[in-house]
Amino acid sequence: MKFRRSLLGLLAIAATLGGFSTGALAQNYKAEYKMSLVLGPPTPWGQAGKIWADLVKERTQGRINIKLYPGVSLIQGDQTREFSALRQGVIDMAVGSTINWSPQVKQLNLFSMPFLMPDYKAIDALTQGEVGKEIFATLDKAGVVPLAWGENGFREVTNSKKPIKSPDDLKGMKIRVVGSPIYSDMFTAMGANPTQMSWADAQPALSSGAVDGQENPLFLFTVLKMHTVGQKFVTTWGYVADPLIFVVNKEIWASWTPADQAIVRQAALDAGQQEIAIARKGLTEADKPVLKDIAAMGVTVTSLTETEREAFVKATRPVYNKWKSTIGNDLVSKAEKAIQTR
Ligand code: X2X
Repeated sequence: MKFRRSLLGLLAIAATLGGFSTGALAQNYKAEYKMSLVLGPPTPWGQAGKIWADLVKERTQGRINIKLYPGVSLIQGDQTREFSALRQGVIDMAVGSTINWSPQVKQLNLFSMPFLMPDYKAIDALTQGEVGKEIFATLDKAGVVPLAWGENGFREVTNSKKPIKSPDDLKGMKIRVVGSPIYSDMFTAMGANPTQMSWADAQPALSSGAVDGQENPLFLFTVLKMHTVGQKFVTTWGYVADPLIFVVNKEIWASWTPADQAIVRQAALDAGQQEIAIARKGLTEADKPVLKDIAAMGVTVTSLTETEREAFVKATRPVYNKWKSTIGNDLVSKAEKAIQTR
């Protein structure tokens, strides 16, 4: 009797273990994973999320099913809270901008250093090199799993008043800036009147004329037809560029089998590569078709001469020097060197 009981017990354990090895891991999987994005699919950023989600679904035969939440809707549009929400598990995964996560991870302000990256090769020298690795290690320590780089892009300034060719032209202009204080510092240094607000609040503020201008990659200008909200002047000054980063919440990551983790990582790398090409399309060709499209909307596009650009570099230099120590002297020096030798 005793023997039979223990035999039954063993059988029960074996059944549980058997079940565990085949089915229980999959039972830990959620029916749906929530991916946060600021911008939706008509933009390269939104496409980054869509390509990643589609590749994961296809390559896991639907075991990992991801739903996109553009407009950072999981956190009521407050993009500066995205990183904390990711860490806490309110968000399962994201393709996010370095700018929006920099209030929590100060090293990410590196990409917002004024006039640090003169061209696309300079962005690649950072994200694809040692600096990129170091930043991923920092993100990992900060509590998320970083997988791949994408791109929002070079941020150009637009306004409703006049062509901006010198810091003097910016004087007193109300410019909407993103949620990292380095932007308020830069626009104040250039003589403007910066107002920090979320992207959700920026659009009505532009429409109503509560602010005169904003800065964002140019695809956003064409996708949103910003000339219809009074933005009649664009200056291409390429002062900063924000990369995107593909990340997953740590607990979610740990709940997946190693094989599925490898699939999600590779899909992020593939999606990042595809999306960077999409984000640069029309901007890296010699005749820059995107600028032509914008001019065709009746918008005045101003490209700065080297001397004109230099005046903005000079005006923002104190901000650069101030933020260098906040970000980390070593990291910034490493970035400067990687750019010089690109
Ligand atoms: O808010 C912005 O300007 C945007 C959409 O570019 C970011 O989320 C950084």
